[in-house]
Amino acid sequence: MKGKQWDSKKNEKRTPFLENVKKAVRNVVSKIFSSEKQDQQVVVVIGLTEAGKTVYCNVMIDRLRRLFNANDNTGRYTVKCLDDETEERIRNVVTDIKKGEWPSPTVSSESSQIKIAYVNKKNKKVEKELIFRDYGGEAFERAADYLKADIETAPDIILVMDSTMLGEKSGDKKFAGILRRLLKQIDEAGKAGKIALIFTKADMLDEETRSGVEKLFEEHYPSAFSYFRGMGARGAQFKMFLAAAVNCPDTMTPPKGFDSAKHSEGLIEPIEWLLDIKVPVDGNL
Ligand SMILES: Nc1nc2c(ncn2[C@@H]2O[C@H](COP(=O)(O)OP(=O)(O)O)[C@@H](O)[C@H]2O)c(=O)[nH]1
Ligand SMILES: [Mg+2]
Repeated sequence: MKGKQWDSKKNEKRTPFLENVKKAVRNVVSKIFSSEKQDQQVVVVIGLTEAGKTVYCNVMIDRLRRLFNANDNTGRYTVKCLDDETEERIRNVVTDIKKGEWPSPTVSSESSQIKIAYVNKKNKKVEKELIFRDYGGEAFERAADYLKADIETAPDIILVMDSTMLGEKSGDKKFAGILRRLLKQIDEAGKAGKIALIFTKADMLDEETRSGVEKLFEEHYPSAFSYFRGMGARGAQFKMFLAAAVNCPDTMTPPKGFDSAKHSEGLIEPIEWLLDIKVPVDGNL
């Protein structure tokens, strides 16, 4: 009995330390587990002012919702906005574009929160909250200081770049500098997430530029490109995409009666890659 008491006292003495160790282990395990579960995924959207982030994000979510709704009558594929602001923002952006106008510039940062449900490649139903954090270009320009916390925790990043900038021979020095600092920050955070680099406004490119986008980026932004390569070697995944959220073939204004099924391209591919899903397009679910 005495021995037992002595033992329990000894245990009592040790408990805080052991408990702390156990707690830390539990925390790590639950973090790993929850990131594996991936029921909430934050996607940080960054790029210079005017790069096309707001247009891309809102048109893309609208398109995703349309594709899911149009192609599924079993309710297995759904996209829902999680708050009124998100719903309103998408509606406003799409309405403006349909009227032949561009949305007004983002003031600070905007969060679009959606919940998507789908059947994954293993035939398992997945529900996920996606939070797109669309940062005003200013945050990006200020060497990404605001983004630090997000970058350290966010699983995935969408980098948006105006593809017409690729045509400039020496690259845009300002953009190159910021990009380098940002990539360094992402790299130092040691996150092995996915980075999608989306070149928007593809409708404004001539055929030659269009077909050589990746090469041009490599040539004109060599240090950013080699950073991406290096990050890839350290476990992060990186992929480039070409998109036109709003095809404006002749003028700089959106076509009246804009319809993302007809007047957009490359919207969904980055999301398919980031989420590792196949978005239905043919109605055969
Ligand atoms: N031609 C064309 N212009 C676009 C496209 N997306 C955006 N733009 C232009 O780029 C401007 C800035 O877009 P916005 O999404 O507000 O940029 P943000 O500052 O990165 O959010 C718009 O006002 C349009 O003039 C596109 O897909 N095609
Ligand atoms: Mg914006």
